[in-house]
Amino acid sequence: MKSEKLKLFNDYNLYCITAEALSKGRKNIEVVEKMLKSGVKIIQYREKKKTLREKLLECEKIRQMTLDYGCIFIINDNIEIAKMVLADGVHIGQDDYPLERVREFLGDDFIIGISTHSREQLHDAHKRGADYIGVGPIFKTFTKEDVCDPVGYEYLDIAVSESKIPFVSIGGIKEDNLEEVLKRGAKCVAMVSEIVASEDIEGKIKAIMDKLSYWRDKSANSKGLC
Ligand code: TZP
Ligand code: MG
Repeated sequence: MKSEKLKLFNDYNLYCITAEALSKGRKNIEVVEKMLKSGVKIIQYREKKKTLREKLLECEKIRQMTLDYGCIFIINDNIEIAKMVLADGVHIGQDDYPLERVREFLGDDFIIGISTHSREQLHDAHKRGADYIGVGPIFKTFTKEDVCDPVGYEYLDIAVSESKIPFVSIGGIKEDNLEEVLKRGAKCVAMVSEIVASEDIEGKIKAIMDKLSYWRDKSANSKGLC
């Protein structure tokens, strides 16, 4: 059920995104397998340069793999591929199809996430019925072409206090700066290059997940004491 799946976005979780060009010669399928074996529960397929046919074939495989591991599968941009492979959701940007049209096309059971970079876009996403928002880029990133300037902690703080739907922080987040972002109230964090460009993907994910678990426990304990 969608509401169950969305709980993962509202907790201390790692949201992994593919990028074959940065994956040190490894294919997306190999990288996704490593992510799944390491316990990642949200994976987004993001490929800007492949043909629709290539993307469809990869997404068909990843759909089966993610189902086998009980992992949520989100597809960037290609809403028709998401429908064809019965993904769990899509992620769109401000210049993609309007959210209402995407909702009409995919229906209420699909998760729809949208990238936001400002308070206005956050409230607009709420009004339009997004299920979660991307918040970023928090730091400078070289992964995305035509990316806007970092929104830094200023917009992250706004998202922490004003978002009524789950939000995923993104952009330049690494093992080394992760805790800075969590300290400010972020929970679910998306990473591209830190994971896919790592020589040891499993080791990198473990180190990040250990930090996330520490913060999840810390937050549960502090609630328990209230
Ligand atoms: N959207 C905002 S920043 C970004 C996307 C897809 C790229 C993030 O990549 P990285 O390598 O984690 O900085
Ligand atoms: Mg897009």
